[in-house]
Amino acid sequence: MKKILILNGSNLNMLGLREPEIYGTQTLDDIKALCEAAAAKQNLKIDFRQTNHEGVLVDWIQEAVANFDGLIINAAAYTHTSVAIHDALKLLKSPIIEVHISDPETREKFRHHSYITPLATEINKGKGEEGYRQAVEIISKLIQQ
Ligand code: CA2
Repeated sequence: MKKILILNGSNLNMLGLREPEIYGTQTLDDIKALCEAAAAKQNLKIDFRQTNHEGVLVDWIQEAVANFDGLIINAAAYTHTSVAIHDALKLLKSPIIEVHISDPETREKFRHHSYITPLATEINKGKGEEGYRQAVEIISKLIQQ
């Protein structure tokens, strides 16, 4: 069975608790359940994680190099700032799907640049939690075709 790592960055543990007008009312646990259901349909195993720490994301991406068949990542604010995450993603040979709940390009200018995008196989943004479900389907097609 193919294994997918799903990584979530800073403050995403607050989903559903603040700013519902931007990020909706679902919690990260709800999104995890959505991803698990989507993965089960595709016969995929997922490992869903969140951290507020940039270096931890780097460690987890490095772990994915040898241990996972694909990566789905919402690096949250680190999307717009992290050369370290960009460099770590360069190590991956497997598909990378960049996910955002909102569409950062329609928001403040400082959210318009992504250090993830140049390394992403596909980008799925602005679709709320549904974007995660779609990302699981997209990565399934990419690694199981
Ligand atoms: O739209 C997305 O998924 C983002 O990656 C979310 C990040 C933001 O910095 C990116 O520009 C776009 C922020 C996540 C913060 O999540 C919160 C959720 C509820 C309350 C407060 C923060």
